[in-house]
Amino acid sequence: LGPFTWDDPFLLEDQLAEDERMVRDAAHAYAQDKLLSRVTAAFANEETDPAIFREMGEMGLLGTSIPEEYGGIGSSYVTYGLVAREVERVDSGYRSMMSVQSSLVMYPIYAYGTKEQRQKYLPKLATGEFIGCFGLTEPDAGSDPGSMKTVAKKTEGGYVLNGSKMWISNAPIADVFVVWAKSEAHGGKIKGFVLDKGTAGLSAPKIEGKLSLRASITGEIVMNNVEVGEDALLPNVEGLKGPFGCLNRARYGIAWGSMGAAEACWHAARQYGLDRKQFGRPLAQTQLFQLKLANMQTEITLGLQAALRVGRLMDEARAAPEMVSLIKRNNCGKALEIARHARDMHGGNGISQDFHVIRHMVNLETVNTYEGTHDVHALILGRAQTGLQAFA
Ligand code: TGC
Ligand code: FAD
Repeated sequence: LGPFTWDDPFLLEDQLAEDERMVRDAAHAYAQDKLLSRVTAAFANEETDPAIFREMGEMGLLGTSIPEEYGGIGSSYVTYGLVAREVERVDSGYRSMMSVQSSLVMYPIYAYGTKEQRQKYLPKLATGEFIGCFGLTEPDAGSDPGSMKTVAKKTEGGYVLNGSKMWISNAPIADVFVVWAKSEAHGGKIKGFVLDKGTAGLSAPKIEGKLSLRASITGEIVMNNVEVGEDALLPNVEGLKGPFGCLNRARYGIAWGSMGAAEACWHAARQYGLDRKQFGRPLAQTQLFQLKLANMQTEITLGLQAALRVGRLMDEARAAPEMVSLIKRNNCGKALEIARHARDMHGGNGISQDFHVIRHMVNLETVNTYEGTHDVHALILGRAQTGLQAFA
C-alpha cells in the first residue's frame, strides 16, 4: 500500500492531464493573488469590480470550452471544473460571475447561435470586454421556469419583448443579455434572444440588500416593448431544453466550485484547530474536532471524485443531466454543511470577516438554491428512478 495524502486522499492530482493542471495552476495563482486580497472589502461593501472579467479574460479563464477561433481555449470540461473550484475557493460570487459568462452566455451563443452572432459576441465575451447575463428566472417563475410570462411578439423585421426577469447575476453591469421568452411566432415555445445594453425599453436595476453572494452583483431585467431585429433570435433551439442545455454545464461547474469553497473552510478549520489551544491542548487534539475534520475530508474527497467522473463523461459526451443533478445537489448540500461546521469550529472568530468561513457559509446558501434548489434536484432524481414526476 502507498502513502496517504491528507489533503488529496484519492490522489485526484494523478488523474489530471498536464494541460488541465497548467490551467488549474494559473487559476489558483490568479484567485489567490488577485481575488483573495479584495474579497473581504467587496463583500462588506457589496461591490462588484467589473475589471475582474477582463482579468479573467486575460488569464484565459472565460469560456474555456469554447473553440479558439471564438476566443476560448477549447479545453476539457474537467478544466472548466478545476477553474470553478479555484475561483470558488476564494468566493462563490466570483465563481458565479465566471460561470454565468462561460456556461450561460458564451455557451448558448456558441451552441444555438448563428455564425454572425458567434463572431459578434464570443471574442469580446472571452476577453471580458463584454459582460454577459442570463435571464430565465422571473418573479413568479423560479423552480418552474416553464410558467414564465415574458413574451416575444413578431414584428415585421424582428420581435418585441415584454416581461421581467428576477435574480439575474451580472445584469446591472451587463453588455449582453441572453433572455428566454415565449415566442408567439413559434407556437408559444420558449426561444432565446440576445439583447444589447442600451436597447430602448431594456433596463437592469440592481437588487439591493443581499446578505449572501455580496461580491457578485445581481439585478432584475425589465423589458418594456424592447424591439429587436431577427438577428437577436438564437435560431437553433426551442423549448426548455434551450436554457437547460446551458444549466447542465453551469450546474456541473457548481459541483466543482462548491467543493472549492468547502476545501477552503476545511483547511481553515484544521489550521485553526492546530493553532488554538483550550484546556491545555490544541483543539485539533480533541475527538469531536477530529470527527468533524474526518467528515469534511470524506465528503470533499467523494464530491471531487464524483465531479471528476461526471466531467470525464461530459468530455466523452456520455453525461446525463441527472448525473449533473446528483453532483450539484450533493456537493452544494455537503459544502454548506461543511461551512457551517467550520464556522462553529472557529468559535467567536468564526463570525468575523477576517476568518472567511462565515462568508463562504452565507454564500453557499445561494449556491444551494440557484441553478435548481437542493429539493428540486431531489425531485429530478426521484422522477428518474420512479418514472413519476412529483413537481406538480
Ligand atoms: P420537463 O418536462 O422536465 O422538461 C421540459 C423540456 O426540457 C427538457 N429538459 C432538459 N433538457 C436538457 N437538459 C436538462 N437538464 C433538461 N431538463 C429538462 C426536457 O427533455 C423537455 O424537452 P421537450 O423537448 O420534451 O420539451 O420540464 P418541467 O417544466 O417539468 O421542469 C421541471 C424541472 C424542475 C426539472 C425544471 O424546471 C428545473 O430544473 N427547475 C429549476 C430551475 C433552474 O434551475 N433555474 C435556474 C435559473 S439560472 C440560475 O440560477 C443561474 S445562477 C448562476 C450563477 O450566478 O452562478
Ligand atoms: P421557488 O421556486 O419559489 O422555491 C422556494 C422553495 O420551494 C424552495 O425550497 C424550493 O425547493 C421549493 N419548491 C419549489 N417547487 C417545489 C416542488 N414542486 N416541490 C417541493 N418543493 C418545491 N436565475 C437566472 O435565471 N439567472 C441568474 O443569473 C440567476 N442568478 C441568481 C443569483 C442569486 C444570488 C440568486 C439568489 C438567484 C439567482 N437566480 C438566477 C434565480 C435562481 O435560479 C432561483 O432563485 C431558483 O431557481 C429558485 O427559484 P425561486 O427563488 O423562485 O424559489
